[in-house]
Amino acid sequence: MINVIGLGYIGLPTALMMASHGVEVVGTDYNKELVATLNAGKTTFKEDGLDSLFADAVKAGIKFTTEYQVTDTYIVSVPTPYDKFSKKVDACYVVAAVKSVMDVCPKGATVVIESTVSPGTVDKYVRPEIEANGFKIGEDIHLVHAPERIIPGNMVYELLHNNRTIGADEPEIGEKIKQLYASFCQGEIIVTDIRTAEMTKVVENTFRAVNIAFANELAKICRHDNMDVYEIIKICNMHPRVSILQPGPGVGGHCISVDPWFLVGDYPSIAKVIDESMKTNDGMPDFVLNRIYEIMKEKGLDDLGRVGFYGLTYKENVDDMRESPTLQMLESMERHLCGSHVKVYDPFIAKDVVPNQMHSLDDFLEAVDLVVLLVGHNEIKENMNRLADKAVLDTRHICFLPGTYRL
Ligand code: SAJ
Repeated sequence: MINVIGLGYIGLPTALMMASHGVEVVGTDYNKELVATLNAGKTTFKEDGLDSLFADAVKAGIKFTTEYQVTDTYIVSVPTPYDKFSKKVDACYVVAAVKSVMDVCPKGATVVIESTVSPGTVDKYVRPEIEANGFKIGEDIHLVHAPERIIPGNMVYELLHNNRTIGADEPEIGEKIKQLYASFCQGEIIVTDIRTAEMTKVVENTFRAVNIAFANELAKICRHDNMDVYEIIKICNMHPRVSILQPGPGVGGHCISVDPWFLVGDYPSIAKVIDESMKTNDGMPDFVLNRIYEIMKEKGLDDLGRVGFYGLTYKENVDDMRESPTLQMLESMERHLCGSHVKVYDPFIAKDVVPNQMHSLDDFLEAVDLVVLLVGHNEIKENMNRLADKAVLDTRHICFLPGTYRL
């Protein structure tokens, strides 16, 4: 039986996927409310295909509990936040989960860490914790790092089809865990050592962060001299070896906006390109705010109460708001004492999370003159003609009405 620890954005789909492919799975989370919701037959976030995967897994006998199980294989997929000051990974949840596993596991058990960690985290924090509990690594406990790669918005498909990396101290344990993931994963599974696996995960997200920063910097250069960044990127991308990403209002989510900082935190005098890239991305919400003030001036609008932010999540068609550019903009406005009036709306966020939040597209459009498109949810793409009588600042390149303002 596999005990999956942490039933969040990664742990839950992974547990469901294994269960629906014939593996006996018990999912454990310390959040009683979350476990109660799952036991009541409901999923805890929206994701394409998750509900039917959930139904399959329940049918196959998956169990959810707050208790750690006595078994031979554990998969730890708990969050790894970063310390905003030192920029280093905060491994406290991983260490706490490993400690709880040590409290119940029999000798010979394998502990797989799925959570994203910076290179060296397993050596620095996980091994000492295991040894402090009297276990000998490689004999009493086998250690594996199997970082996830799935993208929110397409998680179920990517769980099935992405290639994966397994890092293990012992090749035969790596092979055993490879077989476990191969129960559902149709991609290639590479077995390597733990430190390499740690590094690959962080490097993958850093690659994307640096490339988004490049697109964002191009947007700023083009704004400076009134050039069309999207046309330029489109043409450049017709070159066989150029593939530029899209500029946007900033980078959110719990991965690309976080993981590259681990490298900056650990290698401050070396990771210069990464450091500058992260600062460029982090500067985008303020860049958008400046655009809003410029447009308001040009249009003769002086009431922030008639400005509407469309989208609260960190990207399109997900319900995840972590580190979202919209929240960063609202925080920045609050610091400058000018945020309390803008209207905010997101079809994926039903709960009231910010001031002046609207709960229908009709009410939102009624209340505003300038719409700032911050997230390209399908809802707004399908209703673009309803913005025809508004001023529109489109940060996502989704609106093609005449007169639309861009980054
Ligand atoms: N973004 C842009 N321009 C782009 C692409 C993205 O501004 O051209 C923004 C998005 O709007 C969003 C942020 O970047 O705010 C991140 O979104 P994303 O879709 O690029 O990535 P995530 O954070 O949802 O998922 C990433 C993925 N990593 C890579 O593609 C290398 C995913 O495969 C990882 O599993 C995930 O991080 C993770 O959990 O680490």
